[in-house]
Amino acid sequence: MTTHGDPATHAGAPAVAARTGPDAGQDPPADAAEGLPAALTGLRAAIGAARFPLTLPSAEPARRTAAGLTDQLDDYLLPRLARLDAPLLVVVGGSTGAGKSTLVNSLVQARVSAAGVLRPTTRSPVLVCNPADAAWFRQGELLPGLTRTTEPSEHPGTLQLVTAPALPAGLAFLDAPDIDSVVDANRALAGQLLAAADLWLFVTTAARYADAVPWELLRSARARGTAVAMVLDRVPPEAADEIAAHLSEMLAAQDLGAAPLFVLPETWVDGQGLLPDRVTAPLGAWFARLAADAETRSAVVRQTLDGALAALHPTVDALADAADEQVAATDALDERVRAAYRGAERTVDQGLKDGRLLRGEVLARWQEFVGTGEFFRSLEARIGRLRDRVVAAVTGRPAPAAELRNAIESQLVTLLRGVAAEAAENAYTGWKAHPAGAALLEPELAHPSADLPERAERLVRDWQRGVLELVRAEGGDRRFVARTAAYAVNATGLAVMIAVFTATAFIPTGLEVATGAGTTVAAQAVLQAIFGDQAVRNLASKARVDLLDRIGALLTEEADRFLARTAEARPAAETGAALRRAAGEVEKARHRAGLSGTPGPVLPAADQGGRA
Ligand SMILES: Nc1nc2c(ncn2[C@@H]2O[C@H](COP(=O)(O)OP(=O)(O)OP(=O)(O)O)[C@@H](O)[C@H]2O)c(=O)[nH]1
Ligand SMILES: [Mg+2]
Repeated sequence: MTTHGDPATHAGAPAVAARTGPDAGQDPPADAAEGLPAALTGLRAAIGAARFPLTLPSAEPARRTAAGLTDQLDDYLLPRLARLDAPLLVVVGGSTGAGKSTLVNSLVQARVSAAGVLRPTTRSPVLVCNPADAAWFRQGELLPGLTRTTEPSEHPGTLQLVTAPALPAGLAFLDAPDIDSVVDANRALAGQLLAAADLWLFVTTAARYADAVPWELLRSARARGTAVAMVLDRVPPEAADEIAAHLSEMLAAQDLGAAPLFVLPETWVDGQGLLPDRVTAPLGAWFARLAADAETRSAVVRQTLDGALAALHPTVDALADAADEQVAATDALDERVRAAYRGAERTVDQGLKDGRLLRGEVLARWQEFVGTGEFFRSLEARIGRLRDRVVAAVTGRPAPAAELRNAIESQLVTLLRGVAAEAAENAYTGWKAHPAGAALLEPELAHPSADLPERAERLVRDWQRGVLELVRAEGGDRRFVARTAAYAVNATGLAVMIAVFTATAFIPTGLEVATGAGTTVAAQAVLQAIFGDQAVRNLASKARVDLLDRIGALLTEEADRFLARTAEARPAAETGAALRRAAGEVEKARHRAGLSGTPGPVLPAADQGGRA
């Protein structure tokens, strides 16, 4: 086997690491890349802090992107930056059965990775390196999430390490699971491994080279400047020229024309499952030259690393957009809830203004309370006489007072239950129509809280008590209250409540007796008789504000059942900005570091019989 040259030439040579280290002539000053690890660590933290809890179309892709970026930072970017001189990692990727494992085995002249007829064969990655490089890969800086093993494993969370003296130092092969696997774990792992590659060796076959998935990956490799070499495997000799030409065209069309292409003819594997030397020789020789050329190897590492770093910015930008969308969606959902409950408050306010509460039971009880017909007939009487009559009407008649009070209470409670039910329904449908909202809903949110009736009753009773307090406080210095004592306070309070139920206009000119409006006049007249014009206005408006405040608080609690859900899900508003800032820092540090030299292909051409 002459593929890798004489191992003796490597035997005494210092590790590649030393030759491609920061001392090497073409490297930027040692401190040039200094800001990068810090910037990357900052970016990693910003990505780690980003949450995409709301069910939006962008959320799942964002979660995947965030996980992929975090993996790539940990698996590759941070360890690679810390050790620019570490061995070059060639990740061998491609469709299942393309012959990846067979190829790796053949290149290192040993059965390091099981090849087989069962698809997919390789489920956990196998890394082959020269014994001199084993320590670096074993220590687990690179791909730290994979547990190192020395035995073959079926588990995708492991990385089997194998040394092969036939493989020169400075270069390692990683045999990956298939990239378009039917096995999810394989596919995900293959993607993760490709993101940790200094060089992708794409293996495809005469039968599979036009498949979509590999081309998607190749395009993304191209987009971020990853070094790529292609192997077209198992090509029937008679069709070699035609297929190679077609693949070359496809590569050129994807702007990948510079990727070295090796065409390997279909052949028989030997008893060990290895390909004959003559088939692998051109590829082996190409890798041998790369292994021997520290400068080129370093350039490849830098190009891929710089490309991966440059690709961070747009990817993180998309992530930031998704984070902003999350915030905007929580705002939108909150607004739907607020609008529904604002509507409820408006209905209450309207109900208090338009006199619709002064109907039925309340009206009947009020009329009964003030003595119905007789009371209205006496409206023209002088204030003093009216006052006397009111006092007489209310004194010693506790039952109608209690009934009126109950009627007011149940009228208000009915109103509150109605508006709370309507608001819950509106908020519920508002969320249901939004993908993120629908995911946050629970069936009980379609209705007011179970204890709403109880709370509404308590609210009204508290308000009624508050009104009496108000009457007592406002009327405290008046002889009337002093003279007529507790019962008059009660009666006045009820009249104030009725006044709250009426329109704001105080002294209507025409007196429509025994109608709702007439009743209003009666309530106001009674109050005026007792307190005088301004005092009435003050009392009624204070009681009204108090009622609306209490109702507002109740409805806020109702709305909070929804809002608590968005509050829990809500990502920090500054997530997007923090991501953009962190990516900007990386970009600045990347420019300062000047990792990649002149743009353009850095890989040697496949000039040893590779391209057709
Ligand atoms: N005749 C012939 N058989 C080959 C060749 N290359 C690979 N094979 C056989 O094809 C089968 C699949 O090869 P593998 O090397 O396991 O393929 P793989 O790409 O690693 O497949 P996964 O691990 O499933 O992704 C094995 O039985 C190999 O022996 C070849 O060039 N000629
Ligand atoms: Mg395999």
